[in-house]
Amino acid sequence: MTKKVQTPKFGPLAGMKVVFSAIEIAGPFSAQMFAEWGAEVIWIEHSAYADTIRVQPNYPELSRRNLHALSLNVFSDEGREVFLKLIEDADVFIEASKGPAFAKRGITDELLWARNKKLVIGHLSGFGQYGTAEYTNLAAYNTIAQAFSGYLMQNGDVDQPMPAFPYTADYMAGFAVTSSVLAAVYGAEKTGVGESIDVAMYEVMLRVGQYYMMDYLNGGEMCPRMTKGKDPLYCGCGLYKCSDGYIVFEIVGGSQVSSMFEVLGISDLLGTEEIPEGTQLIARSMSCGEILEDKLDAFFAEKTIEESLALLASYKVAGAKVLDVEDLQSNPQYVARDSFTEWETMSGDKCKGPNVMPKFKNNPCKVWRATPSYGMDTADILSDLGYSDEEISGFAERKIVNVGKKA
Ligand code: CCQ
Repeated sequence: MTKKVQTPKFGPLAGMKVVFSAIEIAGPFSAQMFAEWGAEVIWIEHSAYADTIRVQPNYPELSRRNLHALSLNVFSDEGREVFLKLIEDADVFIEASKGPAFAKRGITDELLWARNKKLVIGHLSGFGQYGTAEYTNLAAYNTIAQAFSGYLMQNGDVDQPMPAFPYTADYMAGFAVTSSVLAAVYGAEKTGVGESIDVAMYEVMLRVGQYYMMDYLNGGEMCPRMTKGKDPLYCGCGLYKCSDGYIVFEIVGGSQVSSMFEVLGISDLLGTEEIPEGTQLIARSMSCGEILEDKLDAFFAEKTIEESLALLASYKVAGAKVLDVEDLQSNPQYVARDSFTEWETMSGDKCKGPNVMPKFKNNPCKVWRATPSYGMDTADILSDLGYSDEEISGFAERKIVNVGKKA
């Protein structure tokens, strides 16, 4: 019998089935990558209330495209059986909750593997599936993961720590789930045995904030936060003000350092014992650090962005204008690569947002479906699992599922 839930065949993950239960940004961002790379992805929302993302404007149209929407009470007796049937032929199940929420309610990894030995399970939580009672079951959002990981304390300006926005920890956690799940799928394909992955958001952010803490952990000092957008460790790296706006650049590499010293008229500072010819990075602690920074500030303050970028490019110094969103849309690189795209929402409106990323040459990806409305695919998904119309209506009456309207 033809399945009612149809996903077109495209992308590197064509034929893969992913089921996920998660709200907001982090878990769904991971699941959406699978959907944009061609997997069939089923998004489970609670049957009593929708994902909190749905009350937010615009973003849901981007973040839930290519998905199929099922609304199901997973933890009811009947709902659990529906859920277990759903994962029987799935490759991946991803869930994001306050610690081991599924296991606490009896949906253990072992129960899932009893139904599907090869299943790869991705658990995402703020603090992990195990640890101390004090932390493991706590709720977590972006800022909590940034604060608990030491990442937040390192960000912001020298005078005040600040979380990195918008919602950086959520996206980093999503990437960690996707990459670790795909690693486990590779293993499961080879061995026939699934995997359970414990992604704690704070541990993801611990790795994202790892650079400076290595000095502290290994007998050095903790690096201070930035001053005015400049790298706290290295000169000539960070934000600089031109006569008509901001640019960034990074003077890294022997030829780049010597060229820029020449341009600034301070070549005599090179070739010393402290800063020999061929020095690749100028640390702030070097004696020439302050002179270099003052020279750079003064030099670029008198140049336009265009002049500055042309000069930097001529010396192979990496640099860029600090673009605003209006700039992005008309930027020729964005246009040439279709970095933005448009699609039609379920209500027939046009929506614009970032395109699928990255670009797969042999298996191109696409946006093939708008964000489904709440419970929109419930009836089709249950029908494909073998439930009759009467059974589905019964589930709906008992509030095990919510059967949304088709667009
Ligand atoms: O941080 C993020 C976005 C933010 C942006 N913004 C500022 C705009 C909000 O930056 S995204 C990252 C979110 N965090 C995580 O993914 C980490 C792991 N998850 C959590 O810590 C919690 O899930 C979270 C996100 C804090 C939400 O907690 P919540 O408000 O308690 O909602 P819930 O997890 O969806 O679940 C509510 C209850 C749970 O039962 P319990 O309260 O008894 O523990 C849950 O188990 C249950 O409902 N439940 C279901 C169900 N889905 C959830 C289902 N389908 N069927 C039956 N029960």
